[in-house]
Amino acid sequence: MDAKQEIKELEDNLKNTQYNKATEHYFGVIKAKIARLREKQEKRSSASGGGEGWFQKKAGDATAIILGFPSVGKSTLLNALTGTKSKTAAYAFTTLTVIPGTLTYKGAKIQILDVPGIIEGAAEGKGRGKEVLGMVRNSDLIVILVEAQHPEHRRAILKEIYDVGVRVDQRAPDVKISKRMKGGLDIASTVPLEVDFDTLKSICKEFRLINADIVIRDKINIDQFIDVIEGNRVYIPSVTVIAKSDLLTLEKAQQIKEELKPDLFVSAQTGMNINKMKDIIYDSLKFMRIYLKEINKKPDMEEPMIVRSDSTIEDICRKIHKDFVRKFKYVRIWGKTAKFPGQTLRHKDKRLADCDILEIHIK
Ligand SMILES: Nc1nc2c(ncn2[C@@H]2O[C@H](COP(=O)(O)OP(=O)(O)OP(=O)(O)O)[C@@H](O)[C@H]2O)c(=O)[nH]1
Ligand SMILES: [Mg+2]
Repeated sequence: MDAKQEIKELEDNLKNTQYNKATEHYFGVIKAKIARLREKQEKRSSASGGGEGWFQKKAGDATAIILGFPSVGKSTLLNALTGTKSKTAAYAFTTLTVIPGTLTYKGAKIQILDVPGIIEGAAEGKGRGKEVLGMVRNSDLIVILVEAQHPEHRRAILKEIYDVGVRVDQRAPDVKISKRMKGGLDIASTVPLEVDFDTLKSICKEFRLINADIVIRDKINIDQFIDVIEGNRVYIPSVTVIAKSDLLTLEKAQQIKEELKPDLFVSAQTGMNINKMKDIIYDSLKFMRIYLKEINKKPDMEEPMIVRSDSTIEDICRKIHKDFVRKFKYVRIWGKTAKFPGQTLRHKDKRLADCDILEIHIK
């Protein structure tokens, strides 16, 4: 039996079993087995050269990717947002590779990627699925574009991205695993968990994790625990957008609103809500403003640097010039991050806050 068949069989077993306290342990073990088989399958398919993978250099301050089934209007939307000329046509699979565009908005340069349509089975390589989903992992935001006629496509897309290890609209659970040479498994939790430690231990064993100290600080479930052990998951926010809204009756729009609770209705063709779409992309990516100050001069309060809101001093240095990272001595800082105005900070990995003012000193 090959891995694919084996996975299918195990998944069917789970489908036919009701999850409750008595079956929890069974679920944990089977889910761990499935995860391991997937991992094996993944390794084999990349070793055999299947799915060459694309490479699109990250550019700008952040990257958003537009995902949707074929012909939902991804390329038309990219063009409307960025003025790029990605080919559009009434047939499926018009776009065959990744097409980047740049949205410059409120001082931020946002790279937007248009890719071929996703179909069910993409995670296993259907269509250009592997390549497309590979691009998702490096993105900072996923725009899920669906047509009102096919609301079920949203769930299908979410499943495909889940299957390649992308976790949408979740943050990485706070679980620390420290491996050690001996001593068995020690699991502690600072919050009440619904899963038994015994189940967690059995999951660890499936992954050959025998000696480790594990501290759990979030209310996690079995899947999230497996995610942490596997360690190669990425956590990315998403927005759901309804395409071709010019074709919708009010009634249909209302129905879809209740069913999917989308973030926005757009029409790339008529331009409806394209500006709102820019706002939503910008807001979801969470930027902040950093002001720079030269030594002995007043800060330039006219033109802030626009950076992601989790940026560190090092990120700012790198953005100014790559030499700044190497030559960094210290910064003086004013604003929320400073304990007092003009504080000296010597650690490049310090996270900054909106509207901080930096004076960078280099060697
Ligand atoms: N009425 C209407 N038609 C649209 C809209 N956006 C796109 N279309 C049409 O839908 C068809 C498909 O558009 P594309 O932008 O090529 O779709 P795509 O999702 O990039 O398609 P693939 O690259 O093949 O996956 C084209 O005929 C477009 O003119 C819209 O907002 N309203
Ligand atoms: Mg296209």
